[in-house]
Amino acid sequence: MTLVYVALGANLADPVQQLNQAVVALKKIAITGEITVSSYYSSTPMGDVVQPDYVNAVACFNTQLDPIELLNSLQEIEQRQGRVRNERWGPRTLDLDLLLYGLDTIDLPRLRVPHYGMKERSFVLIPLAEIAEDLILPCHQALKSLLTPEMRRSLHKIPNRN
Ligand code: A4P
Ligand code: MG
Repeated sequence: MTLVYVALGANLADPVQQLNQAVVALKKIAITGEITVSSYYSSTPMGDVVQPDYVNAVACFNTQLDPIELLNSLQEIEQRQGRVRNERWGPRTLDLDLLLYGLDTIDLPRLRVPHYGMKERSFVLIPLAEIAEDLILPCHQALKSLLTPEMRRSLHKIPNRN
């Protein structure tokens, strides 16, 4: 059994509802259905594509799935919620990124863990810190040491029900 962290992001088709639905789906792959979910945060889009603001969150749970099985499950959930892969960093109904799989470092063509962008992204680090304040990353860096005041200012919490 492994403790995993998954980033959730959506900016189309009622993003809060997309995250709520994804949380229900993630509970089904978590051992005993127990999952910890951060607050939902509104964040301005990273990258040059003009698109609506995102709703982001991070979830944490124990799973018996191996890393590729877990990635397959995450991609199935994305597909079920209408994800169409087109432009990189473009808008999406639901994006589920595997941030951490225990303390493992994974470098496969389909799966890199820790997620390559997580250390720079406020919309990942802030919700992650909310549910795992004292987390130490596989590279031995403390999560807290990556957080800046600018990051904290760039996101704001929103209600998770609409
Ligand atoms: N892949 C490799 N490692 C992983 C991993 N750790 N978790 C592969 C999930 N997938 C992983 O992903 C492309 C491929 O990455 C997958 O087929 C998988 O095998 P994708 O989700 O199809 O493509 P993508 O999401 O468009 O690309 P990318 O580079 O993953 O984009 P990001 O990094 O997810 O960024 N702005 C805000 N404010 N909030 C956001 O959430 N998200 C993005 C997307 C852009 N701007 C954003 C946000
Ligand atoms: Mg992705």
